[in-house]
Amino acid sequence: MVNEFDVVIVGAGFAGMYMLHRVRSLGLTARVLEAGDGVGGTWYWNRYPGARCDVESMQYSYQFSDELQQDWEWTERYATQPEILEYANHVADRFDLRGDIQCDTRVAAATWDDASARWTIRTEAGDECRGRFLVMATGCLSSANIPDFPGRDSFEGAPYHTGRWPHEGVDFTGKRVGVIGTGSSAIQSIPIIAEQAAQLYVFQRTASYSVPAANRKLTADEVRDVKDEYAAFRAFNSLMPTAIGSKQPIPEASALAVSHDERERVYEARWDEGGLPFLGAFIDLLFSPEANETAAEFVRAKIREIVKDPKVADRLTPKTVIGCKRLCVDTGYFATFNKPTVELVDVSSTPISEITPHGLRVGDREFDVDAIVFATGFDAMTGALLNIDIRGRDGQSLRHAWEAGPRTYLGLGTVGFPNFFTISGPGSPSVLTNMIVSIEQHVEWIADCMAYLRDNGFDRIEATPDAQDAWVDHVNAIADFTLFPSCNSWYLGANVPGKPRVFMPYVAGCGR
Ligand code: N01
Repeated sequence: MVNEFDVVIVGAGFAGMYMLHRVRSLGLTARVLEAGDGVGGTWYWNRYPGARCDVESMQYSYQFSDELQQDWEWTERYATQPEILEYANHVADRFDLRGDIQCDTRVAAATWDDASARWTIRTEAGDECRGRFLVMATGCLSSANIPDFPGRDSFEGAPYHTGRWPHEGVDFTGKRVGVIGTGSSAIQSIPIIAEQAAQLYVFQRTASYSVPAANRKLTADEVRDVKDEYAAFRAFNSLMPTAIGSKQPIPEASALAVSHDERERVYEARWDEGGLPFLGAFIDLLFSPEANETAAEFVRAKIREIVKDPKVADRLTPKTVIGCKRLCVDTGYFATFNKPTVELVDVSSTPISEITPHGLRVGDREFDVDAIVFATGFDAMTGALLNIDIRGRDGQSLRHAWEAGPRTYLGLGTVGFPNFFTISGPGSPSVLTNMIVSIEQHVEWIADCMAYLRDNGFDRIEATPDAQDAWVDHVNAIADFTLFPSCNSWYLGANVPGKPRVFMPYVAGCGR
């Protein structure tokens, strides 16, 4: 007996949970299939030491329910992973979602049947269910990328990936640890691992820009100020393309239109304020290489100031465009390299040649370690979708349709796949914005669309080829207008060998 639903949703992170809540309010039946044994998505999986959000907690939260945002109490400016996971669980309970969420269920395949206008979804365990609509709430950064280093499986110590961290935590006290990667996950975890480890080796292929988080406890007054005017606070933040607000003024000037001293003053204020709004200091930082260089040089000077050994400082100093890869936000990252127990290993020209039973080899040097932390990121935006064998009209596979890179209309749907929606899919603002704002926009659009179809007697919807082509051209044209395509980022798929090089997020943002 096959279970039948109006809507099948894959993933019980913030996107899947809100989608469920919304379709229920339309009177539709739904089932959420979730691979983990609980809700929370990215915050369920990424439990590495120091994991916290780089968008402020009063902003990185749902706004669809005023009661929820009034009742929930965030304790820190940037919430920790455990607090965000607690919030996700609170939402699941508060809106009584759990009854329609089936955990420990990984989806293996989904097939569209044109005659009945139904999707059949098959799990890895071999169970099936059917839905009129299939909504992929699988997250942009959920498919872990572990490079295929020679000898990878021969390691006899403990291997970890930041995005698959053990629930019971890991104690590195007295251990020799190797961290591979210096992206956001590494930059958050390295200072904490370094406090515990007897010896820490950080294997860096590309240096990252990072700005201080300036994290702190929220005061009762500032929480009350936001809550008194939450709608206005949200509306103000949505004026930014990223929908990420800041106390700093909305920029109006080019970095090149002001004096050197004025520029330094502005950068210094943003550095002190902390966080991602550093990149909003001037209007052209992500458009003009010359303007960008002024911000990049400001951060490089900070690194040289913080890191005592000039050779190490030089290796930690990025030479590329700032913001081209996602800007990292840290607490004490660069200063960690002043510890005598921390060594930065440059693997840019001599890569990690192999993983051995006892550690890692780089050139002719072997590093014996007890644990390896793969902070090597994700097969972003498409990985989780293409891990599932999705078959649309006439049996065509999504893997085949996206062979040369993902193609969507608005990041929400794709030609040949009727009644199939992606929440914050490729071609949407998603990862370049406050994710929860983008998720809410997509969920509400999809729910409105389902209601429209039902109320007007339609049984299916699909993007037209012309609309999709025009949208893909538009996404590429806007990206080409910026500095984003100028480096090897995961936005471009450049971190996964063999992945088509296509700029995936929509740069123009989700602000209103
Ligand atoms: O992954 P990454 P991440 N040999 O892809 C290196 C979000 N996030 O998990 O730059 C050696 O950024 C790779 O080197 P290179 C956020 O959006 C958010 O850190 O490719 N090194 C890089 O240094 C973020 O952008 C928060 O040369 C190899 C690192 O591994 C996204 O998740 C916190 C290698 C991977 O960095 C991903 O971040 C954490 C190899 N073969 C994450 N392969 C928040 O605060 C890869 N690397 C919300």
